[in-house]
Amino acid sequence: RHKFWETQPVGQFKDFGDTSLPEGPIEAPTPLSEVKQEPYNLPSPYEWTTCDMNSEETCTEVYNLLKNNYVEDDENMFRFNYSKEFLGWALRPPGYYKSWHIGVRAKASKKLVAFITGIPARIRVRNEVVKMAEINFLCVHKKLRSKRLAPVMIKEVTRRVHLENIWQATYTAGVVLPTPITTCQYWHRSLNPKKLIDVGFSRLGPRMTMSRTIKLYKLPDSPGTSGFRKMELRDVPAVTRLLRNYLSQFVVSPDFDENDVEHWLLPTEGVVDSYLVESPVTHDVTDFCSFYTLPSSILGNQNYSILKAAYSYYNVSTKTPLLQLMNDALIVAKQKDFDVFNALDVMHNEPFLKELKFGPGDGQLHYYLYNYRIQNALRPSELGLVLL
Ligand code: NHW
Ligand code: EN5
Repeated sequence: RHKFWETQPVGQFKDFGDTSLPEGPIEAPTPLSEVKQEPYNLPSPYEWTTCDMNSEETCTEVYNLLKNNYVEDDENMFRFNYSKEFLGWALRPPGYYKSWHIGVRAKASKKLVAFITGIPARIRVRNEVVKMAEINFLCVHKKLRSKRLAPVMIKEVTRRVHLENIWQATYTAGVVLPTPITTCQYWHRSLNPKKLIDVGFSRLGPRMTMSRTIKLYKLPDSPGTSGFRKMELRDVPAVTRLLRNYLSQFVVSPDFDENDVEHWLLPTEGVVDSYLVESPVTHDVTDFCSFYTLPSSILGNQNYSILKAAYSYYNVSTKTPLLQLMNDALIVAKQKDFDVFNALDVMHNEPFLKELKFGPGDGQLHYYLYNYRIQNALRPSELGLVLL
């Protein structure tokens, strides 16, 4: 069934529920001298390229490849359209390796035809913090599909991760592979219901008119929680403490330090937004919420070409009820002109999703670990990790 994945150190469907297998690495690391020194062979019309994401020109090539060939929904109505600024942010976190930004070019035209990336991350699984690669942006040009290029690209990124003495990875996909650690549901909260209906992202409910629908999703003009404000550089230590403490309760989560929080959570225009609640009395930071910007191209609509979507990222409540905090997040997202606010049923999201008029989408997201076995599949609420 899975000619490639059967050969890889991942949980195999046949081992499902085998309690004799221990948690942890599936294969031991090999000495670095035994890691293959040369790149894997590509079919002869193609060559490897390392993409310099500091180069405006390369960044544009990657942007265009993804804009035209990356992930679509199951009815091919929408395609992710990560911005250049977003890609620069997502691919250059603290300690990133340029060698993990891997492209494939056609030798003849030098056109970029495929891409895969890794970034380093410390991921905690129960009580162990494991150095991992987060793999993302695997993309093969539509005209080169089903030629088994993806397995070569995955082997090549694996080799380059091994060269940095890292032996585990995490990734997400909309497709089922051997074997998910958990499967999450996408939920969607309409902010601009008329546009969402016009472009086929959502439908008018039964016995609903457009004007009743617009009224249903109306939000106040400004957030209601006193002390709610944008996160600033000076908040990094307090947000790091709040977030580390919150994430420690999940089975799998990133192990963020202050450098990571500055990179991943300090607001960056058009990329990531973060808000917190500062107690008007003690000036303590008690609550935090964040979302990232990921528009989708609308394929074949006369009136609109872009769907502006916000994706829930990391949220922590210690004082403000999470429901109220996320309602304020919806309000600021609406003020920033997002059409829809998306979220997964990870962490403590499920209760607010139902209360705040999110509805389940038609997409799921499966989470994976490479070369790390965990005993039983997790519930989404046991997962404290959001990938981009
Ligand atoms: S998920 C988004 C992936 N990208 C897209 O969906 C974009 C649109 N699609 C495409 O570009 C986020 C192509 O369809 C792709 C496959 C490139 C997906 N993950 O070349 P072939 C990520 O980026 C397997 C993993 O003929 P293709 C996460 C498939 O099961 N494997 O197919 C990436 C089959 O293997 P099997 C996937 O359609 C994580 C083989 O590829 C996959 O022309 C990567 C077929 O290859 C997917 N999303 O190209 C793994 N989709 O065994 C990282 C298909 O079943 C692992 N396949 O025969 C860790 C590495 C680091 C380790 C470090 C220690
Ligand atoms: C790696 N970082 O399918 C990511 N999106 O539900 C790669 N559906 O937007 C993996 N089909 O349900 C990504 N509207 C996997 C996801 C790929 C993209 C995807 C889904 C997630 C999605 C929308 C549009 C469906 C269009 C037709 C959807 C319904 C919204 C409705 C709003 C009102 C309340 C009920 C729900």
